[in-house]
Amino acid sequence: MLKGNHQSSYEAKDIQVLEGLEAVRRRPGMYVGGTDIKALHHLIYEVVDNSIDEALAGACDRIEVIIHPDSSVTVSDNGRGIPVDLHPQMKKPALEVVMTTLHAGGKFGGGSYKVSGGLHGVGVSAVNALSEWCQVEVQRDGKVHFQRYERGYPTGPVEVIGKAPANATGTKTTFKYDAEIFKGDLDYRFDTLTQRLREMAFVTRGVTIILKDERSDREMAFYFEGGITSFVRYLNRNRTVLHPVVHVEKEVDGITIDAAIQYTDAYAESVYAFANTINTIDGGTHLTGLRSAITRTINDYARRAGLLKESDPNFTGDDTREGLTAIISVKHPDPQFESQTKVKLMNPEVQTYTQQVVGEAFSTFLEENPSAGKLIVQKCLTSARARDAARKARDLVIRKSALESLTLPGKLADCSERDPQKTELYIVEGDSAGGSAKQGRDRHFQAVLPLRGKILNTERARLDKILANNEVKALISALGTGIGEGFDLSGLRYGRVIIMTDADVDGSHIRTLLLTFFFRYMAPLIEDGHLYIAQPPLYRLAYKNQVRYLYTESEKDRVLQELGVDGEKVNLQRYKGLGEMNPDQLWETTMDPSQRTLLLVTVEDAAEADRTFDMLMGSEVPPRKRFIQTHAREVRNLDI
Ligand code: 0RA
Repeated sequence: MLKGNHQSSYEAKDIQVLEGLEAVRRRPGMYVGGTDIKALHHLIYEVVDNSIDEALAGACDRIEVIIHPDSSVTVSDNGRGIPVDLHPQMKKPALEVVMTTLHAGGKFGGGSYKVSGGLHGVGVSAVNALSEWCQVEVQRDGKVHFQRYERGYPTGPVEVIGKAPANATGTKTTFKYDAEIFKGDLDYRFDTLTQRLREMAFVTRGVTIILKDERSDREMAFYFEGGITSFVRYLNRNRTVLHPVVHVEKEVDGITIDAAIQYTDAYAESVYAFANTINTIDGGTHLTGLRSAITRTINDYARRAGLLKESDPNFTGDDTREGLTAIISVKHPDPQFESQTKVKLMNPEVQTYTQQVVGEAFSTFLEENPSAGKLIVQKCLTSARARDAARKARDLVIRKSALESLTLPGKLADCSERDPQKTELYIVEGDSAGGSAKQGRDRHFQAVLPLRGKILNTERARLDKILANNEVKALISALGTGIGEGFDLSGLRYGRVIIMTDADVDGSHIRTLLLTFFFRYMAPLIEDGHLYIAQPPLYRLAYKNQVRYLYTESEKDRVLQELGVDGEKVNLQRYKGLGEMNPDQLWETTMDPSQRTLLLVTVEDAAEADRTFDMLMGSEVPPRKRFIQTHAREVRNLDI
């Protein structure tokens, strides 16, 4: 009787365990986030997380991941090994409990097992349940212990299968994902794993993580002496940095705060936040703490150092984020995440601690390195100015309303057609050329906006200043799309936007400026194929009673040769500017759709102009050049 009772309670626990594993198989989404390729990779991360926990406890410094040709995966570490002694309540070896009970992984072992990553907190048992088969080998107490499972169920007891080498301890898990669960043509991606394991190595200083892919014979090893300082150096490897990496690592109330900061001359922000080695892509309290510490510290410093005047407003968060590369990595014994997927850290105390620790370290750095401090503040000033100018330009963008025509710029000679599919806007340099274009155009579908050539000369400094220019404001209102983040192609009032400038140096400067402007503030206009450059002729050739227009030097040379030139008989006129053409000539040569040539501007053209613009303006080119080249190649090349 007694024995029977005993047995039934044992069985009840047993049933509980098995029901747990069945639940995982029935609803994998709840435990590993689905059954797609992402979830498949999560299986590996879940197992690796357990080894990372050993490393965080200081008990392991080597983790190896092997993808076998049959897509089974081995994860091994040189940690203490999962305990194999009898679990007092479950009356089974601890190893079996860990492998078959949900949530048993990290909680097991008590105080020494401080920080638990665990992607979904379900531990390796969920991976076991979702595996066609799984085998664990534990080296501990001089022995090698072994157990095998199929779809989560042990196929036999924990057995000793050999002797471990002297002092060797560790855990080796091999699993083959269950194709009944993960359906379709799925397989592990080396590059995806590389990325995640590299991150894990960065935020777990001192650990070596090795990835071997036996399917392709590729192998990678990650070890970063400098921890997240190395991470920041890695992220900035192709950028121009403004100062050495600022690093701080401190434990407050059992929570480790590890942060590294470095500014570059780039525009983008590269900030990554980790909680217990998990990349929290939605951020959370650690990220908020880091950001507010940085903004506050820079404002305080800039005021103290007299770099912000009393009348200047404080830098906003956005102002202090351009060019910022930073890592914040916290290790928390009891992390609270927003959801199962663990992409946002919620613990409120983490924000306070992070802000304190980072603020103190960054402030000390700025005080001790005034030249770095000055560069950083200057970078923020530039961002603030650009943001201000962009906002002003956005503010003057008209909405599509009954007032539309009233708010159009006075200089615009609009067309009568309202269907943007059919309309064209000529942006013309100079008032005199503007006059010819206005008279020569077909006013039914062609609008003309003259721009004065002074823009470039008077505002030689920065594009954000150029945005404040009245001519450019007129252009923005005429187009009706808004600019920058607020750009909306559906507001475009003209299907073709045509830049028409003189074929001289000033003309080419204006063209460069306009292309740069469109590239930076209205890129979709270019990408969608709305921006063109007009091709006015260079020469007018009158011969007997014929007139020909010649568009290039080589065309001129060829034609003169063909005619067997005799200076007496031909009248060759070189156009120095559009203003020299009368309205009829301008129509015939440059504006008449049946005769003209238009160059469609590609993103590459505009990017080239952007580079030229920076050269003209004398600011640094190389960093953006890289950006543009990368992006330009993604876009189709559509020269007409
Ligand atoms: C519980 C307690 C101890 C270690 C582990 C679990 C452990 C789990 C995994 C999972 C993969 N590798 C692992 N290594 C260790 C501590 C046992 C002790 O104090 O010796």
